[in-house]
Amino acid sequence: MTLPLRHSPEVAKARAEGAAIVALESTIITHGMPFPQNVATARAVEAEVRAHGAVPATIAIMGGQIHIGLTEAELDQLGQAKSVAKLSRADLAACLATGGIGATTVAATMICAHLAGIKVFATGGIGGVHRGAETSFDISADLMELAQTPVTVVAAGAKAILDLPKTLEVLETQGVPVIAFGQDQFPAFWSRQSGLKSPLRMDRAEDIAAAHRLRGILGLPGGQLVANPIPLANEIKLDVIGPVIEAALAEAEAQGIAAKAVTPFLLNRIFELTEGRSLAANIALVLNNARLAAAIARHLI
Ligand code: PSU
Ligand code: MN
Repeated sequence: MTLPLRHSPEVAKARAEGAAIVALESTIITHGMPFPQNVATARAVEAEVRAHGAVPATIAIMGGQIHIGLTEAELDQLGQAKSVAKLSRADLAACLATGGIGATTVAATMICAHLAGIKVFATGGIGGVHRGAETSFDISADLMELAQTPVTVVAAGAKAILDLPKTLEVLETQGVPVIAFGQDQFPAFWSRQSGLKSPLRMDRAEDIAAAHRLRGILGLPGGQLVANPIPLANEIKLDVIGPVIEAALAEAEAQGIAAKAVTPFLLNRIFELTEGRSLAANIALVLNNARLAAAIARHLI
């Protein structure tokens, strides 16, 4: 058996030319946003990566292959498909074995990006330690992946649907560098401030690239989390989004939502409760992350 890796024509060309490549995840498309905004956003993020001197590689599992880069038709298919599996480290191989269609989370996208030799990955938010984890044990596999797979992940921090202090504690325990970009605080996705100081701060893409390289030279496994605050113009402050999050969390608990279903349920309810404002912010921050990831990738060629 060989590695079931398939590059899109655009990514194959970029590899041949030694161009900068930025990986993009697909769970944000299938489980993070409603259709048709999901497909439109995925295309806009790809265009933003190109406009900033890198080539986008959206990653998904289709037909028993890891697709590194999707064609227009494949992206459409994924964005509209019903019952796409949400794949993390645990279920990636099973999906490939059975020929199913699967979207990759941050953890699975890191694994696939690394297999394809891609060092930088842009997304919206990472998974983390859920509130109530002391009883539910719900801690995203994204955190442990950051500890073992050498990919730099650019996200807008983590959503306040999570327990952010515990998320930072687990990242510290796992030896994951958490780098806020251009500010001291760890950003909270829709909000620039979380009230929590980021363990590290960097202000230049080249420094983030140099730190990525040095981890490799030092023989340290794992990647880096770059926490890039949402642009000021698109921010929803914590005092506005906070009560909405509380309402969504209460509904999830009342309905007994558990395991993999928790994050998609909360994202969808927050979208509905903010009448789409959360989605507009989400799109803006992903574009912002695509720009920074492209700049880091250009320094890592
Ligand atoms: N957080 C977001 N948006 C997302 C996700 C997380 O703000 O779309 C997705 C990502 O794909 C992430 C996954 O890797 O959810 C985490 O899911 P879980 O909490 O089940 O590990
Ligand atoms: Mn979980």
